[in-house]
Amino acid sequence: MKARYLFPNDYMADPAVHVFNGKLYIYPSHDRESGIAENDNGDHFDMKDYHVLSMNDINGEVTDHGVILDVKDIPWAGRQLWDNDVAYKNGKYYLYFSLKDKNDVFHIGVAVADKPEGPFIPQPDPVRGSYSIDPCVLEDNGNYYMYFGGLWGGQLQRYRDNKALECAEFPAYNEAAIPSRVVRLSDDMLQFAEDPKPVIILDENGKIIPHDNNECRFFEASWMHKYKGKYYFSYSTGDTHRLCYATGGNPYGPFTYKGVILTPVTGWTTHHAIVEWNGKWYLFHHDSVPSGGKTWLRSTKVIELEYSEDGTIKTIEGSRV
Ligand code: FUB
Repeated sequence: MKARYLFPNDYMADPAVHVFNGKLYIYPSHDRESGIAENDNGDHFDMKDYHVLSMNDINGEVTDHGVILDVKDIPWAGRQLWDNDVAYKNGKYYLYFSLKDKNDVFHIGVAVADKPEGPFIPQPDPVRGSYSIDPCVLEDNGNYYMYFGGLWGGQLQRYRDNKALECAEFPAYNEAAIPSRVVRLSDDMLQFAEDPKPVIILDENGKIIPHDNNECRFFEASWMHKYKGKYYFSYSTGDTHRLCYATGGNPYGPFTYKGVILTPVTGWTTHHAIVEWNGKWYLFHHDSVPSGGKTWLRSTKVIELEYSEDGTIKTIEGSRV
């Protein structure tokens, strides 16, 4: 399968993808031209709403169901609606989203719908104890686990042991990298059921990947999927622009680093979802080729993902131009 841009009419990034009722649903960030200058804080990613896209066939038409949540309808909103994910439980769909509050601090919010196409009604407050960005939710044996976090503009360096620091702190070069977080969700899906825990990524010798290993350490864009009973935690390495993965035996880890899923693409960010549909596996991701390299105007693509016999993922070449 050749990589395919899914929605040429608009800029849609950070795809979260799920199969609901036999259809494939894509929940992207909705990029737009805000005129805000590019900086390391990510202020140029100034998104204001979400759409949902759906497909009946991987090569078929993509339907845009329109706006499913608008920042103006979220009571605690400041600015910047970043990456989201959606989970289904007991007849309801839960949209988890990254958003800055009125003090410019990122939290994770929840909005609820009766259908995958929304509309999603936001809760009045963010999830208690939530911080940073990029939620992704795994359902496993009736439990739901959220993975979240992102460095730099995603503010994860401002927290330790789930408490806000006075100022941001990065580890020394050989200390453990700042990890993504994992937390089980409450039965009603609206809160954390426990304190978030670090997602530890080990190298092949069982040592924690250090902060200065920019080629392999976690930066943002957590995704979790299962393949043949194993848990595959995948993520972006941020400033080295790779999608990498690590595998483990349970949702909490630890996970052992395995390799690169996607080499760098055009644009600073790289972000993805991995999903099985009709017996094949797919990598959904984005790049900035259609916008001529504007890193804040990204387009979602899909390509088939393949595993080797030993369960390792075959590396896909990105479109960096
Ligand atoms: O879309 C804004 C941010 O860019 C996302 O939250 C990150 O993962 C990166 O893709």
